[in-house]
Amino acid sequence: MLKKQLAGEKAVEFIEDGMVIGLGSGSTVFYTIQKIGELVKKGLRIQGVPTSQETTLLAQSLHIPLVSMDEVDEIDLTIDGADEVDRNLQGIKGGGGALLYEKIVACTSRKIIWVVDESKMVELLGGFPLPIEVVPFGYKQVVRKMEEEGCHPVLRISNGSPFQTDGGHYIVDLHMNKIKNPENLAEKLQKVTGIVENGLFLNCADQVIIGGQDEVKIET
Ligand code: ABF
Repeated sequence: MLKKQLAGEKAVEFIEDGMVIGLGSGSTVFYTIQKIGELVKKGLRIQGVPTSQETTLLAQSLHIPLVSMDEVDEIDLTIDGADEVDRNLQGIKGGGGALLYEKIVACTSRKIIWVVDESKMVELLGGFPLPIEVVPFGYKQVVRKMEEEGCHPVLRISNGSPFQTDGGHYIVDLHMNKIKNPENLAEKLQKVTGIVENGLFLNCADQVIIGGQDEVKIET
């Protein structure tokens, strides 16, 4: 079985009947959502809160009951992917461009589990370019400021045009290589006008389920 599938499917063991579940985005949580679909068919009663249009369509195809963020007071458990996770369970997310809605759902979740394959586990964050979500109006000012800060920004392009998130924003990827102090960087990015959100998910995940070669590990 694929490492992503091992991790993705393991996560459903933490789902209880009657829960409101944050449904993440990406190719690993894809397997979680598939498994949830099977369980719903067998009578599992949950309500899913999707974090992207892509996840919404997948969940609908599996007849998973969905509710919007604004129909629930709280989310019992969010299961999501990640692009990089360090040993303190600090993470980088947003490689798929869903970071804003993922962070909004994460902030309302009582428990958060990330599902990753072992290649995502790193000593130091930053090898994966850090996505920031930017308002299209005046985005070049943000790019210029990131250049001045030495963050090596690259506007994400899709089919020849700037990539657009579900929220209608652009993504700028910061090729920093090493992020020695994620907290400081997050604080700095939050102060830049025009940056809607950044892909640093700090003090967020409660558990990470790591798919390896024929084994699954759980870090807490
Ligand atoms: C999503 O999962 C995104 O934040 C992230 O980019 C993506 C990566 O996961 P995968 O490798 O499973 O596609 O939550």
